[in-house]
Amino acid sequence: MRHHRLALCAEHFLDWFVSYTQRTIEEFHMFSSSDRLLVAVSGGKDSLALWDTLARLGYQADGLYIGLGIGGDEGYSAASQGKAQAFADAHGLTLHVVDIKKTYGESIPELARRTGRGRGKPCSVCGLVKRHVMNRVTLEGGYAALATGHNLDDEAAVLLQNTLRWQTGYLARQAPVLEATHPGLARKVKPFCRLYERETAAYALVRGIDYIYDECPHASGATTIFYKELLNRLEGHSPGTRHSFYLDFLRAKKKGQLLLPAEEEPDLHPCQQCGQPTTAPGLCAFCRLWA
Ligand code: Q46
Ligand code: ZN
Repeated sequence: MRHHRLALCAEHFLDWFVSYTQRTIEEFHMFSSSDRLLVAVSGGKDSLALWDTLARLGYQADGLYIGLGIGGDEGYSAASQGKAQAFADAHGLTLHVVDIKKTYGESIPELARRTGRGRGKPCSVCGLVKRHVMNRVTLEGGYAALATGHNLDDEAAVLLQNTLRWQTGYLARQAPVLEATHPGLARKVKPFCRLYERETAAYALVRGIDYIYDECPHASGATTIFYKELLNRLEGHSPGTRHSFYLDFLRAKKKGQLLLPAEEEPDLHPCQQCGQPTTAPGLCAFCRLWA
C-alpha cells in the first residue's frame, strides 16, 4: 500500500484493516460501541467485509438485504441473497430481508418496465426504491445509523464526477457521515471511505469471505465505472492519487477552505401515504412511482 508506505503479510493485513476501519469510525465520529447499526448488505465484497469488520470490532450490527428480483430464479439477486444469508448464518448475525416483489407487488425490473423510467435501465428506479427501504428499515428498527460499504474508489469517482461539473451542492453534501437532518431521515455512515477497493477485495479474499463476484448485470456502462477507470489510470501514473484527491477534499472542506454553498434546509413534510419526509406536495417520489 504505497500511499501508506506499508507492505503487510496476510495476517497483519487483516489486523491493520480492522484497526484502520476503527480509526476511520473514530476520526469521523461515526458511531460508538453502544449504538445499534444496520449494514446495507448486497452480498458483494465491500458490504460483507464491512459487516465482518464491524462484528469483529464488537459493534452490534444487523444486516439488511433488499431483494430486487434481478435475473430470475438463478440470477444475480437470488445468488447474492444466498451469499448474504450464508454469511449471516455462519457468523450468527441477524439479516433482515426485504423482498421488493413480495412487499410491494413488483420486482425492480417489472416496476421499471411498467413506469417506463430509465430508458431500459432500471437503475434510477432501483436507487430510489433502495433509498426508501433502507431509510424505512433503519428508522423502524431504531438503529442509530445505516452503514454502507462505499469505499475510496466509489467516493473518489463521485467526487471527480461532481467536480468536473462543479456540482457545488453535491460537493457540499459529499461526506463520510450524512447526518439525519430530519427525524424521518436515517443517519448514514461509510466506514470504508478511506479504503481502496483493492484493499476491501484483499480483505474479503484473505479472510475467506464467500461473496458474489458478479456485479449486477445493469451496472455495466454506468458512469461511475467510467470515472473509476479514469482514476485507475491516474493512480497507475501516480500512486496515492485517489487517496489524496478524496481526503484532501474532506480536509479542505472541514477547514472551510472551499467556497461551497451553505446547506439549505429543505422544506420537508411527511408523505401522505408512507410518512417519509419529502419536499414534494402530497406523495413522496417513492409512492408516486408505485402509484
Ligand atoms: S443494483 Fe440496481 Fe445497481 Fe443493479 S439495477 Fe442498477 S442500481 S446496477 S448499485
Ligand atoms: Zn411516500
